[in-house]
Amino acid sequence: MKKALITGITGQDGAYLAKFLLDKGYDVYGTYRRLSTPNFWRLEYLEVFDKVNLIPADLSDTGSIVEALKISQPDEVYHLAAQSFVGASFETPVATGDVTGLAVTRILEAIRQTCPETKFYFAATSEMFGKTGLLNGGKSLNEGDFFYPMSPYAAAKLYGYWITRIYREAYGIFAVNGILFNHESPLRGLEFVTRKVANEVAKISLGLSKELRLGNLEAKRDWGYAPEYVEAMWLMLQQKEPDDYVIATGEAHSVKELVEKAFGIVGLDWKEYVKVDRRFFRPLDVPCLVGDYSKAKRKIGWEPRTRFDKLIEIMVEEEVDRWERWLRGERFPWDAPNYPSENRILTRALRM
Ligand code: NAP
Ligand code: G4F
Repeated sequence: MKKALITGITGQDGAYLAKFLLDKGYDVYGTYRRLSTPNFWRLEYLEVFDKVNLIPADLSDTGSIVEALKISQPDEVYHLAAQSFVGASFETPVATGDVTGLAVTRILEAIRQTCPETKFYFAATSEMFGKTGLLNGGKSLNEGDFFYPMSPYAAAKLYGYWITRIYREAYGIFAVNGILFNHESPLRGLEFVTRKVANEVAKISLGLSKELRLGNLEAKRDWGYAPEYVEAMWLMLQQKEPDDYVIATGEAHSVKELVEKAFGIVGLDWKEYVKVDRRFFRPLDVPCLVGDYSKAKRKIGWEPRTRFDKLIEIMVEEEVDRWERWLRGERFPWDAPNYPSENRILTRALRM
């Protein structure tokens, strides 16, 4: 049985990837960090919490990363953990540089020293292209395009991208960069714009909220469906040679189109509810990102199936369903966070 270690298993992609790999027959390990409130709701939501092995680790703590590798002895490492919110990276640029950037070297160095045969996936991002998406006139971006990061987050990811290539070329580690464009789902964090919009639209439609406050409505993104993107991560590690791939839908839509579509699903006019609020603007914002996934299609046989309209429908309908259940007295897993009694947390004490 193959073994995989996922850093950031409690996040959107980590949870979907855990489910995907379990369905493929993998023994799945994941790192999580201690928070004041437990955060396993996505794993519970996908009904995989009691099927994965959880190892306490923090990206700023090299020893905990080494321990996670020793406990899991993985064939494949999927490094997804990061401070992943672009807006927050302007508030905490140094911490983001450490956790999102430098920590990639901590993991690669631990792999080099303890298990150099392990394959490594790095969650790189379309944000690394940044201003290039504007300078090239909005054309779709591929693996050969110029990187021009526009946030501390993007700069940290660009460091991670290059260190991944350096460990591949210097030490022969099977290390790949997945350059993923935005991918969304009902498991997205609430602060990201698609989930924020879907959640507020659902609440407004049920009389639970009155307005939706947003920042830059003109920004354009290439939004895909997260469960399809985790399959691409796995495919990249099944190839003969390590390489880097863009994963995207090839379509860009503005935040304005997103709100128009989302309010339309519940039969409302967005102009009556959306307020532009300076708080949600960033000191710099990437104006437009659209990806060219033709290399991934040609080489690893991946292509997107869920397009923008369907994605927004999935997200809004799921939020309406959640809030209707909430009104009937049901509670979501994240309303009652807990360490479920039957769990599979592997601490050092078990190895002593
Ligand atoms: P996410 O939902 O924000 O998940 C991030 C994960 O990282 C969470 O499990 C989080 O743990 C963990 N984490 C954060 N700081 C940590 C630390 N100091 N030590 C250990 N773990 C830490 O992000 P996502 O959307 O799943 O994205 C997965 C990865 O892909 C990220 O690296 C992101 O930057 C990258 N990416 C995402 C997209 C996208 O559109 N989703 C596109 C391109 C690249 P907690 O649950 O404890 O906070
Ligand atoms: O949903 P967002 O916060 O995602 P962003 O910044 O594109 O980053 C996401 O995708 C990246 C891949 O390209 C990942 F690497 C990254 O980890 C993350 O998953 O914002 C999308 C756009 C931005 O232009 C933002 O300025 O929406 C604009 N926006 C307008 N109003 C807003 C809001 N974004 C948020 N989060 N909240 C608003 O109120």
